[in-house]
Amino acid sequence: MSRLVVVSNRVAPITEGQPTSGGLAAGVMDALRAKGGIWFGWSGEVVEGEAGPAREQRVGAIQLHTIDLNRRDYEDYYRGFANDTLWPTLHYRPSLARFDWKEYEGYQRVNAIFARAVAPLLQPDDIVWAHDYHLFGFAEALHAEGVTNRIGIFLHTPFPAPQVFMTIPAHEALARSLCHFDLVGFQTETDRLALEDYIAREIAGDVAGHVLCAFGREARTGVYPIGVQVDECRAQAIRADNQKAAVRLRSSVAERRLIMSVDRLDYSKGLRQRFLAFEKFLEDFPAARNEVTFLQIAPPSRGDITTYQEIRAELEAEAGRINGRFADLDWVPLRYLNRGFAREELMPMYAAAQVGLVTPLRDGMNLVAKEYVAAQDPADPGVLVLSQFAGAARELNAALVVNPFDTVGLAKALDQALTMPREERRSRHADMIRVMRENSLDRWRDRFVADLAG
Ligand code: ADQ
Repeated sequence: MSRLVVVSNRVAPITEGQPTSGGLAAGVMDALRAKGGIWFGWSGEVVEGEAGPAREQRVGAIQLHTIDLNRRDYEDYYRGFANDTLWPTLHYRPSLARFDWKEYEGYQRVNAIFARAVAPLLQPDDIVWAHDYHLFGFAEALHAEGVTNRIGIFLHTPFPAPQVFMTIPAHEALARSLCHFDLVGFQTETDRLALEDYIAREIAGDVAGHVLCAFGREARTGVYPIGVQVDECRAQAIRADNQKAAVRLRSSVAERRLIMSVDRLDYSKGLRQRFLAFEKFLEDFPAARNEVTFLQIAPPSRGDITTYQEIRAELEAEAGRINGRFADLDWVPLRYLNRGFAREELMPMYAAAQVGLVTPLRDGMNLVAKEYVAAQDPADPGVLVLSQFAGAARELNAALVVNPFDTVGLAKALDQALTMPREERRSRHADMIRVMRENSLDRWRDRFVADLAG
């Protein structure tokens, strides 16, 4: 029987019987549990000197293989090319990117290290599923090891317009690497079209029937919007054991309405613009003062990287300024919590919020938007205010779709959300749930795996 071999930058910590966090982890874990298989990736450990061989751990039918990275590989591959070049560029922010050929070589070197460790684990029928922008070079590296298995990649981030992609000096080499995959999967049609456009117009490849022909290779493309487990989100939202944080939140907010946002602290998420829009809302709709609280949860991510430290300082300053301007004796308008919560604690908090405010400047999908909708009480649901630049907006057009750069428009959308009649909220919510059930997390995975195997 063919096994699934999943390769991602990190392997999520897994304990048997425990719920997994995040879309990728939850989605692939179910498939691995059912079919048996391997999950390979970095352990998250950085070692001084040379990294040792991969470690193996068995959890039920799943074999987890992890390797450490040495300091140089971590700096060049992870901090350097993946996070300081690819991440900003893929999110349409080339002005935040830097490029260094040495880091690019380090990126391809780590892809080759991954490939050398994975190749001996493979059986002839196995299919290999790589995840995300860390692994553009992985199929090419596996081919160099003589592997002939089917290999696919799913890109969790956006893929940018050709002129943006081409700001990376190594763009052509990266495109060649991508063409080594049998299947390249995207979150939205826009992302797929961007790569197809680049291949057809910029490097004179052929694109027919969603097959890329370039560099002497053929790669199929597909669109697989990632989803959430809709019923599980709602079940967690109402489960008695999960209510502790939500109860504290509700009692502190008292009778006021709640706007809620949850993000990793990242410049792609549009937090500053969102804070300014909330300020504009309080300015333009004075009746909302002391009636509405905005809760932003944003734990630090990749905290050792300077840009992230800067965002953090900037947001703390903005939150302080806005609160200084509007707070009252018994009301703090904007609560900014620089810490994470377990997913099962977040779901009841989502259910307690009248508005889910999800306004990234760019996002591959944004699962928080889908989790917020799934967690709502269908009889009296909250309203999702969603950026047009999140992949999720392609499916969730029954949300209030906004331009995150339009402060005035966003402030108006907040007012519309907070005053929306229940019938309209119910009907929009039902539309979104219908789409989310169609594009469930299981369907995302099953369609990708079927297309790769077929
Ligand atoms: P992320 O950029 O991490 O993921 P997102 O999809 O919003 O973005 O979140 C992933 C998961 O992390 C969600 O399940 C969410 O609940 C959880 N999470 C986020 N912030 C949290 C917080 N403050 N505390 C606790 N949990 C939190 C990348 C891409 C996205 C894409 C996903 C999946 O950038 O565009 O949707 O992969 O493909």
